[in-house]
Amino acid sequence: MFAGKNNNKKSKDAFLTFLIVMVLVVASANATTITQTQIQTFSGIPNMSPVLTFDQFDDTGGLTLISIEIIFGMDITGGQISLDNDGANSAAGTLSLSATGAISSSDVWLLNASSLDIPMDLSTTTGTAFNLAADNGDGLGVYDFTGPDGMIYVGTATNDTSSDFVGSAYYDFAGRSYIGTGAFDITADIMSFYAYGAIGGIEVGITPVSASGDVEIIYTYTPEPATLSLMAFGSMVLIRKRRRK
Ligand SMILES: [Ca+2]
Ligand SMILES: [Ca+2]
Repeated sequence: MFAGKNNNKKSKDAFLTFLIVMVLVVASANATTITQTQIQTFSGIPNMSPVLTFDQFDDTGGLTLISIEIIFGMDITGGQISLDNDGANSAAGTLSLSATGAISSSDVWLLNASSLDIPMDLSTTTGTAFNLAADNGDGLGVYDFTGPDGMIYVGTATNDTSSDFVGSAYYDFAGRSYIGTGAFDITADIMSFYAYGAIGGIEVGITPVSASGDVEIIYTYTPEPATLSLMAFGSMVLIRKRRRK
């Protein structure tokens, strides 16, 4: 173990004293954590792409960021699909009103610890089955949504939400950072869709859904530096005594 080992066969008497003094000073991390929540909301008629602005986490004073949670939620309400079968045969199928939501950013990384996109895309759908009689005489060009060859469906409220945590490797990475005294943008892309099956001879009236929702950013941090200092002092005294004959 010691490089200074004496290989001189005439020096048989070696006295080694090995002394290590180690002083450990460990200040345990403060168990208290603080959360800072920002919520930015949006509402409107899709398709739309609201840009939501958030403050970066200001770590001035040595605050230690523990986690960044992102919560994305969306509600859709209203919307209407009106059908009028003008075909000679009855028509059955399923209609739906739906919306999807996704978020993106060129300012920060929306990636979790597994480097997967966060949050997962949102999707909400409302709808019903329908069975319309053959045209009762209004014919093409006349929108008669009364039965038995027509119907009006009003969408019901639905919602979807998703959340995840940003991977710590992405807090401040490759020129994008959650940390600082500035701001960053997240864009929510909200799209709406409708469907009533691939049935010919049906006249359709559409009122799009309304969408509202929010993106929430939650920083969790320790209020003071989590101090973990390790001081080690080692002292080694090697005394080698050589006796010559
Ligand atoms: Ca009709
Ligand atoms: Ca018609």
